[in-house]
Amino acid sequence: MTHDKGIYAGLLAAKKHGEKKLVVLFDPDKLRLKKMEQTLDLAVECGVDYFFIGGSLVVNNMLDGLLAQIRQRCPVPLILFPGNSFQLSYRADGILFLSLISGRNPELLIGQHVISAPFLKMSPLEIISTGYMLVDGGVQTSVQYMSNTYPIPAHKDDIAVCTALAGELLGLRMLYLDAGSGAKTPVSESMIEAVSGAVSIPLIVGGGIRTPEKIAANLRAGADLIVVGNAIEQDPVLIREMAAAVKDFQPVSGNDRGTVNG
Ligand code: 1GP
Repeated sequence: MTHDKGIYAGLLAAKKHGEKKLVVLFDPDKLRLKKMEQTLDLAVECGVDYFFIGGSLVVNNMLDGLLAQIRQRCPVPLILFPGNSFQLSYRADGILFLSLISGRNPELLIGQHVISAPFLKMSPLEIISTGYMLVDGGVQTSVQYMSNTYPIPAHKDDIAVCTALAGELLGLRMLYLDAGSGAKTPVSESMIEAVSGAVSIPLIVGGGIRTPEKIAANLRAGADLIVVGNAIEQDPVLIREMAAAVKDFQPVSGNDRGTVNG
């Protein structure tokens, strides 16, 4: 049985051609129906590439219902971004099988994976193993508290690089540099540049990203996928300028890196 299907193949091809992706994160605990419908419609209109679904808690037992609701209204691929092994559902298209490699909590490095492996092995989900790296975002985030781990200090690019290299050498297929939802300070361009220069697998960056300018700067630094949650949840119309910032980042022919036009 193989889980190597369309999503990851698409991400590898995009990386090869210097194409960047915009991801909108839905936290099932925070959704208000009216804003969600507006967000879904705008996401389709603006060409958002993926939805990540998940959160540190997910207290409302609405995961299946939420996935069905989104699926009914729009065709954007749904990727689970689970905070724990309870946040699983066959209704998504794929799952980030996250190992929290910035931390030293064995439960989040391997323990939860052992619990969820039989379910995932039988599931139709595309499983994408991902090294999750929590970076200090200037405020204690839910993920930091819930995971009981220390984040990588914001200015320790060298630690981030060594962690990313270890993740790639262990065979993880993507890396996620995350300052945590609602971070005061997003991951720095310097850390993104250092990590993206050291590894060849796709690099996801998120946490505290609120402006198209920061998106453009992260893409220039080498991020492949940008994740935005809070900012869009508060003002869904932001999707327009954020998607435009990603679209403006065109690949330069013959070069894997893109550039911001205009
Ligand atoms: C959190 O990277 C995501 O895991 C998104 O963060 O909600 O701050 O955009 P925000």
